[in-house]
Amino acid sequence: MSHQLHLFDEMPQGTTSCWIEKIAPETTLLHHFASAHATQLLAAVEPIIQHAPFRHMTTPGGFCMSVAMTSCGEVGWISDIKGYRYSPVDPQTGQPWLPIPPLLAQLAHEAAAESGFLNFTPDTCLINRYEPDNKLSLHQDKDEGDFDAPIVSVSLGVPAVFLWGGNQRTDTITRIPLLHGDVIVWGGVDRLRFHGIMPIKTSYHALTGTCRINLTFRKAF
Ligand code: MD3
Ligand code: FE
Repeated sequence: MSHQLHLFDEMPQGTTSCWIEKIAPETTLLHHFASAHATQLLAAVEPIIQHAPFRHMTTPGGFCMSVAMTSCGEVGWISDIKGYRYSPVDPQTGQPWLPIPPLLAQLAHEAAAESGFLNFTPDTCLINRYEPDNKLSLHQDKDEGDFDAPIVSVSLGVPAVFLWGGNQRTDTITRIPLLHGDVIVWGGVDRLRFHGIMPIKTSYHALTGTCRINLTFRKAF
């Protein structure tokens, strides 16, 4: 990577170097961008899930999501029978979410900058936990107040196949593998593309066991 970033410049033995793949005008896949820091990132997530445990939310249609979720930041994404929204408190406890750990905010900021989005300061991070067979159906991310800001996604643990569509539900869908340490940044004209995750195949990763953890950094306001 041309502009090597000071917090992310170590290359532990056995780490593959990051390479950049532009997959659409304003969508960038930063292969392995987070790999070297995966252990620290997962350690930083630990207190967040202690404070606000993973839970299966109910969709407005009354379905229980297979993916378990929690959040950190000024607000957290929630879903129940009343709809999707951001909430300053965890409805399970009435407590505020923990702040975004500085290491996570810095990773998101640096990934966004590497993809051409300067000054990205997320105010929320949604943490998704996939177990074998869990999936995320095709959807758009449109609960945020600021569609000018990008979203940064960090994949950790077992691989997934990402479903990547267009701005209409019926547009052609591309399947893109997302591996441990991969980071995707999308914004601008690609911000409202339909997307989802195929059912996760059973496999094992040394850092997460049979799970996949996805962090999505967003600007909710
Ligand atoms: C959207 N999460 O939490 S992020 C979600 O891997 C969500 O857990 C998925 O969708 C996950 O709302 C996918 C990855 C992603 C990557 C590129 C995109 C979503 C995208 C490009 C355009 C639109
Ligand atoms: Fe999404």
